Amino acid sequence: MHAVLARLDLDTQQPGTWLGAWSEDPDAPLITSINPATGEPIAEVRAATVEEYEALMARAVEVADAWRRVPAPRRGEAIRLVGEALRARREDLGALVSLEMGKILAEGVGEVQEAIDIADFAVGQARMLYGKTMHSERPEHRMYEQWHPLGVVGVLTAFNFPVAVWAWNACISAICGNVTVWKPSPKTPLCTVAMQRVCNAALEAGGFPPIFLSFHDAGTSLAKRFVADRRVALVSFTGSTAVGRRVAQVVAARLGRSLLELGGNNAVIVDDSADLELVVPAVLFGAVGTAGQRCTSTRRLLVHAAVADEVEARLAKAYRQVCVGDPLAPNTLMGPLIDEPAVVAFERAVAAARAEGGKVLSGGATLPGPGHFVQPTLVRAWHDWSLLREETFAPILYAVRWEDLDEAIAWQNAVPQGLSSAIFTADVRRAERFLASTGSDCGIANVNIGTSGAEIGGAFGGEKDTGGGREAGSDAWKQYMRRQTTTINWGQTLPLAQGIRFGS
Ligand code: UN1
Repeated sequence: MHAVLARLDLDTQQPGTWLGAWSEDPDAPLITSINPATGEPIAEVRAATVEEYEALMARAVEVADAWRRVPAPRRGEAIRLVGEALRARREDLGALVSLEMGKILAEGVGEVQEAIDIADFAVGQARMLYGKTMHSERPEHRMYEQWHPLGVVGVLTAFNFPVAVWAWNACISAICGNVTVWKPSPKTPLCTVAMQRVCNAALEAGGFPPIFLSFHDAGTSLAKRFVADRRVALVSFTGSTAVGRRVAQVVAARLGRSLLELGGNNAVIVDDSADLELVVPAVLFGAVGTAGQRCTSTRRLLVHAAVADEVEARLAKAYRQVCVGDPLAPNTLMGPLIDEPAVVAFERAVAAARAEGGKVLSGGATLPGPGHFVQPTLVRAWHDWSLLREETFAPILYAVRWEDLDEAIAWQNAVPQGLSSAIFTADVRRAERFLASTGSDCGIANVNIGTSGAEIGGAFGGEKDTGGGREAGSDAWKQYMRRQTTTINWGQTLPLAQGIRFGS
């Protein structure tokens, strides 16, 4: 058994369905968790059966009915305990993320920190679920709005952030008074089991009910049932645009709510006044970090022709120094891709870039096994390649030259996705041009900061094929609640709105 599992008291065979107690039906298939750095199995997690799913949903509805009655600041106390528990296990959980997902340890621990941050945020938010008061047009009337829990919130997460994305949803959902049911990616089942164990133990010790439930699906049939389930008031889905589109349609057909965080195709614009001491590390982190498997990863570098040679040379040098290998080893900067299909997608994209006449300035190759390792890859590209419109979840950066900023912004926006974007410039006018309503069309637009690594305090998400959802900070909490407009007549007459007189 791997030492990381032992530190978290995990066995090599885990029951996967948590409905307030672990449930394990021996007839359900096992999901094998694979170490992407070696291709070897780490452990097996039991998927749920239909019966277990139904029992879990019945439990979710029952717990939600009790949880909505708990005052919101008290709900915040539950999340304070969850945040403390995550703090205490930060390094161990971070190591598990590295082991199972393949991101380097600093990023694995960083992801758990992101979960701790959103827990802290949620604790404060629990006392700030503010509604507005309005002035009624009628005398002796009071009008206001209040926010109530939705009930059961469903969260489907991707492999690339197996901890943080659930935490963004679950912590906010919890203080809003909901029970959260989690269906994770079958590629990272152990992270879910470990998170459930740590968070549930904290809730239980604090005398709180099981507000975080979870199940695993070996295929897609339970996930489909989940998305179509009318008991799930809000479906929060993170994953590909193709799957997100289907999720949105199924949820819309039953007039449920969906919150989508789908693909990104993020560009960094560099102008000729940019501080290259900022550009190089920001682009390196954005394009090579997490082996290019963030939805916020930098995929396109739009660089002013006057500085393009220098930027390319500095980046190519930095790329050559990237240590690719075991994500748990201290010097590694880039771990493996998640699996073999991801390597194939990388190879296809590099071959297509070569076929277009692109110049590979660094990398381009798959590394010999075991494990799913590729080289961080920098390609000189042209803005009109159709390849640039696609999101390949791999460390490939396309560098494109421009001479006119308006054109660079137009190229940046000329992709289906609209998640994150950035400009590097020392010119305030160009920065503002980029941020204006005619500038970046993305949900995130940064100046002298890369495209990835957003803080939890802002609303996170994007436009167009990214799905339009906003999670984490700011007022994202409102999506996890229903709004009620209330008018109270404290007088002794019944004036009608709009001055209508009806009858005598
Ligand atoms: C994702 O890739 O799905 O901004 C989330 C970032 C992280 C979250 C990424 N805070 O890169």
